Amino acid sequence: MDEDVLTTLKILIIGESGVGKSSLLLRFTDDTFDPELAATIGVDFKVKTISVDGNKAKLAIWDTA
Ligand SMILES: Nc1nc2c(ncn2[C@@H]2O[C@H](COP(=O)(O)OP(=O)(O)OP(=O)(O)O)[C@@H](O)[C@H]2O)c(=O)[nH]1
Ligand SMILES: [Mg+2]
Repeated sequence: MDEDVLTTLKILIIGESGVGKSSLLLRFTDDTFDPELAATIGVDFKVKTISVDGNKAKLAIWDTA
């Protein structure tokens, strides 16, 4: 599984409070929207593997408060 992952990239989402950072992340990773999503406390973390030109890249995405 992990053997064919070419690289792991870390992405940090920053921005003003309440602008939709967590909603953007949720849409990107799970393709869902939660209108009742609570404000992020501290930091959240999600992983998603994407394929670019046949190469797999693992994205480690940090969502800040
Ligand atoms: N209508 C609409 N509402 C959105 C959209 N994106 C986010 N919201 C709403 O905006 C509010 C804040 O969204 P969050 O994703 O929690 O924002 P955040 O930047 O993560 O906020 P913090 O974690 O407090 O920094 C929530 O009530 C969401 O439902 C959007 O594209 N359209
Ligand atoms: Mg948030």
